Amino acid sequence: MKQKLWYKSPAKEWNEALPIGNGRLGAMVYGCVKNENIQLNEDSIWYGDPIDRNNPDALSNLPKIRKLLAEGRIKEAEKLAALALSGVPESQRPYQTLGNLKLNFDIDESDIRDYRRELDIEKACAAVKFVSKGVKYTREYFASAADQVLVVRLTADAPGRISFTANMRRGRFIDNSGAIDGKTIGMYASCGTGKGVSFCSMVRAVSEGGKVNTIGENLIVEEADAVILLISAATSFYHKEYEAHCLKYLEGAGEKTYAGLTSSHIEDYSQLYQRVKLEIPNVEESEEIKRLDTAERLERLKIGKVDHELVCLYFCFGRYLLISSSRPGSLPANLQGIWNQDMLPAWDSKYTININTEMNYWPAETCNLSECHIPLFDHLDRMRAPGRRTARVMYGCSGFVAHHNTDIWGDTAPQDIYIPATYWPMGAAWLSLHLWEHYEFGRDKEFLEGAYPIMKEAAEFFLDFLIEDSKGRLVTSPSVSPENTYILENGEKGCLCTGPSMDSQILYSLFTGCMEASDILHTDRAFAEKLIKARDSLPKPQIGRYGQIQEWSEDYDEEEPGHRHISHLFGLHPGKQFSKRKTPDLAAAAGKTLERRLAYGGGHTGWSRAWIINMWARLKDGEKAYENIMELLKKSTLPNLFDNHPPFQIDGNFGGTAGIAEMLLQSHEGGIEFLPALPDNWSEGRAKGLVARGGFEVEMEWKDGRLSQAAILSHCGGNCNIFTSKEFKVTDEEKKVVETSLNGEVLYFNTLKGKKYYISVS
Ligand code: FUC
Repeated sequence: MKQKLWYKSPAKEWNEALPIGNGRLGAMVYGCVKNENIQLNEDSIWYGDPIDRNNPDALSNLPKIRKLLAEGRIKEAEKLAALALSGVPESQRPYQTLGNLKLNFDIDESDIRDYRRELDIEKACAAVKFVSKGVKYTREYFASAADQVLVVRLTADAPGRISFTANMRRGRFIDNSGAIDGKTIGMYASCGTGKGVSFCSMVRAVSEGGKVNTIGENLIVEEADAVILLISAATSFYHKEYEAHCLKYLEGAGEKTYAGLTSSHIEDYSQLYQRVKLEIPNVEESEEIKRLDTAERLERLKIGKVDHELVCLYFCFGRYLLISSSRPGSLPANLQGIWNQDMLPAWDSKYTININTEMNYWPAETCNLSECHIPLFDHLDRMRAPGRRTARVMYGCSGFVAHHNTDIWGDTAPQDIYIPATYWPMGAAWLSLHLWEHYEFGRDKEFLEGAYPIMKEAAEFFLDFLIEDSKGRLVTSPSVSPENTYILENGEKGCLCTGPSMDSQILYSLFTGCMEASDILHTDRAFAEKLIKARDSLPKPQIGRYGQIQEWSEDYDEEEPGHRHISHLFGLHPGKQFSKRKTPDLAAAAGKTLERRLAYGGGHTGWSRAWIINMWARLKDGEKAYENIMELLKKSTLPNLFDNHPPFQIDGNFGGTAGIAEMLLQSHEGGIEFLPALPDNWSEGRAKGLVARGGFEVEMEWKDGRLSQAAILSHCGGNCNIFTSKEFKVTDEEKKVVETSLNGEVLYFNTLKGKKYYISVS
C-alpha cells in the first residue's frame, strides 16, 4: 500500500482536512476547488503573558491540608486545597490559531472530474488534483523545515488558467493587515499585553506568466500559468525582530526554484522518515480495497474487516505527525500537535502532563525519531525556573515541581480548580524520566551530563516534599491518582489523598534513573545514597481485593472502575517496575487491572485506548493489544486519521504508533525481545528501523508468526542482549560467525560501534 492518505472529495470540515507541518509552522489543507481554505498555525502563538500564579497562601495551609488528610477528613482537606493551593488566577495560557489563508479561485465548479486529495507521508506533501472544463489542475502543499516556510504550488496543464484572490483571516483578533509589497500581503497580531507573543504572517505569490498585484489586504493573481505561494510567520517568542525574520524566510525561499524548495524539503524530511518501515501485508489483496479512499477503508474496518495495511499506515502517520510537529528548536507537540483552528481550544491545547504530553513522546525513541524528542527537553528546562519558584512558594521545598499542566511559558502552578486533577505534583518528575529514556536509547554521555542536573532537581523536590505516613512509608501529600475518585468504607468520596500508587511508581523510576545516571557519570554518590534510602521507603505496589494493582495506598473502590486514566499501571508502562519475567505476580495483577477497567468501559478516549495497547504489549498479549488497536481505529479515529478524544487530540495517534512498535520490539528488561506481542493474524511481516535501548537499530522479518531473520545495527557498541528460547546464529558484515554466549534465556554478544550483525534463526 502506498504511504498516502487519500480522498475523493474536499474536506467538509476541519476533521477531514490534511495536516502538514515543519515542527514550528503547520497547516490544515481542505482541498476545496473554488474557495480553498488553508488553516494556519505557528507553535508559539499563545495568548497572554507569563504570570506567577503560585498561591501565596499555599505554604501556610499545607500542614493543615496534610493533617486533615491524615485524619480522614477528606472533604475539608479538598475544600481547603481548592482555596489555598489553586493557582491565582486558576488557568495557564491557551494556544491559538494563527488564522486562515483563503484562496478564492476564478474557476467553474459545475463540471469537476477526477478529483483527488492526498497526503503523501513519504514526502510530507499534500496534493489536490482535478479536471475542470477539460483542464487538469494540480495543487501541492508542503511545510518546509529546511526553508521555514509553507509552500503551495498551483498549476494547470493549459496556460493562463490560474486566477485567484488570497487573503488572511483571524476573526477580530488582528492588529493590522495589508500589502507589504506588490506581491506580498501581511497580517499582524498581538496575543496579550506586556510580554505576550506578537507575530506576523506573510504570503507572497511568485508567478509564471500572468499578473500579480495587491488591492487592500488582498493578493491578486490573474491568468498565471503557475504560481508558488510562500507563506511565512514569525513571532516575538523566537525573535525580537520577528517582522524582519518573517520577511527573511520569504526572501530566502524566494531565491529557490520550486524544484529546489521541494528537494531540500524532501531531503530533510526523508532523513527522519525513511529510517523506519513497517509492512504487514493483507492476506487477501483485492482490487476493491484499492479503490477505497482512506475514509472508506476506515469505515470498512469499522464493520469488522481486517486491514493490516491500514494499521501500518496509521503507524507511519504517527511518525509523520511527530516529525511534523516537533523538531529541534520548535516547541514540543501540544495536545493537538500544532494543528488547532480555535482561539480557545479544548483544554487550551496546552501540555497536559499527567499523561498526554508524555504519550506524545512515546514513539520518539522506539520509532527512531530521537531528535524529535528534543523540544520536550528544552521545554522541561524552560519549566525549571518557574518550577523552582512553585516548589519554594507553595511547598517550601528545594528542587523544581510541576503539576498536571504547563504552557508555553513553562508555568508550573496548579491548573484549574478541579480536585481529581489539579493538586498532583508529579508533572516534572514524569517528564524528567524522558531524559533518562533518551539516554537509555542513545547512550550519549554528553547528553546525560546536561540532563542529569534536571533529573536531580526533580528528585530533590521530593526528598523535601515526601512525608512519613502512619505506616512509616514515605508518601506524597497532598496528591491525587489522576483523575479518579475513591470511595471510603463509609461511602464518602474523595480525590485528594496521600501516596497514590502512581506517585510512588514514578518516584521509583526517577530515583532509580538518577542513581544509575550518577553511577555512569561518576558523580554525586552522596545524593544517590539518599535516593536509595528514600526509594526503599516508598510504598510498594500492592495487590487489592479484585486481584488488581491498588490505585491508592488503601484498597479503596473506585467511583469509576472504567476510568480512562490507568495511572496505577505506570509501573507496567511506561515504567518498568512490573514485568512478567521479574514480577509475575504484579504483572498478573496488572492484567486483572486492565480487564477490570475494560469491563467497565475503559479506553473510551483515544489516548486511554492507546495506553491500553502499550500495556497489553508489555504483558506480551498480542491478541489483546490487537483488539485494542481495532477499537482505537474504530471508535477514536477521524477520517483524516487524527485521534479523536473527542475532540481531536493527538496523543492517541502517538500512543497508538508507540503501541504498535511495543508489540514488535521491546527492550526494557535489559535485553532485546523480538515480536513480544505478535497477534496471530500478523503472521507475516517486516519491520525496519525500530530502536532498542542500548542504541540498537533493528531490522526483522517474520513468517508463520515467528521471527525468520533479523539484523542489528549497533550505534554505540557494547554488549547486545537478546531474549530468546531459540538458537540464533550471529554473523558480522564480513559474514564471519560472531561468538555468542547464553545465560538462561539471554543470548549475548559483543558489538562494535557502527557495525551491523545478522541473525539467522535455526
Ligand atoms: C486529561 C484527561 C482528559 C483530557 C485532558 C486534556 O485531563 O483526563 O481526558 O485528555 O487531559
